[in-house]
Amino acid sequence: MSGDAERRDLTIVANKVGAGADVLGFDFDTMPSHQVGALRSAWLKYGILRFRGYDLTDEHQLNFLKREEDGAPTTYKDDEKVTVMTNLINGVPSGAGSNVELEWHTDSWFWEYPPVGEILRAMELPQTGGDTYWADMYAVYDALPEDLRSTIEGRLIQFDTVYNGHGNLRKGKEAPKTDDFRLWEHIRHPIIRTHPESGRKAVFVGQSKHEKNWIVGLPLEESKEILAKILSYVEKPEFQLHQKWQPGDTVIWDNRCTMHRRETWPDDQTRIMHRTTCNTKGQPRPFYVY
Ligand SMILES: O=C(O)CCC(=O)C(=O)O
Ligand SMILES: [Fe+2]
Repeated sequence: MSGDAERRDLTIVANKVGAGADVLGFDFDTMPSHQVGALRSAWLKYGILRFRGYDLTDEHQLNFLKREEDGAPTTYKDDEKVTVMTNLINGVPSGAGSNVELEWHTDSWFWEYPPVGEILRAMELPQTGGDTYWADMYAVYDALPEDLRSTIEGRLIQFDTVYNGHGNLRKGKEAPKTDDFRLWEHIRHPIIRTHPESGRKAVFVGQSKHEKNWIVGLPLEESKEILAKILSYVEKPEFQLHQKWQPGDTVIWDNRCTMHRRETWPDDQTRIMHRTTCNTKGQPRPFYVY
């Protein structure tokens, strides 16, 4: 670890203009229990934590996941690996990654057990673009007008599980026999979910541009209008962390109370990120408590 971070003990600095916080002085080499505990509290409070100015390795990133016994922010699965997200093909930058990530989303929203969190570390960055934005979905819930909130309170949102974000059939799925997507294979989750650890309520809408989302029981037009209105809150900068990546920056986010999206970057520039997914072991399905 470098300079300043080594001398200080753990300090959490909240983002002054929006969501999330910076973590200073976390000791990734020894990960002392008192720091891990404090970090976990900060993770639950802020949802998005950024580590800047640390010199981290893949081993640090993986060990961080392994501290389950200490109540580390995440749990660990035995086959956990660092996934390399790169746009290099045969060493040549080839396009700006997946378009799906350009939309606001909660990772794997259409799974029964969406992942608890993710860790992303910037390895190589383009000269421009490639910024990532996170939105605090607790703040969005708190900001919703009372009438809208009471319309959706206790309702389920339905996500199609047949097609992926590129419009291709997901593995093992067959093309639906009807145009009415409400009858397609789907998963339903509460549109307002109670966070299992903080007890706070967060809005859960899966993915922003997905026209196959439906607030179960509402007329389609009303459902669409409400989802668009919710998105207008997600898009407010005061609920966001705007991450202009610097090399080595590492962000860990709580996937239960946030959404995120990435910006594009020039096709011929390299962007490489190292990513680890926090397991759902022992976690309940998304639920809602009145
Ligand atoms: O590459 C990024 O900045 C974020 C991409 C993304 O959506 C993810 O890693 O889940
Ligand atoms: Fe994502």
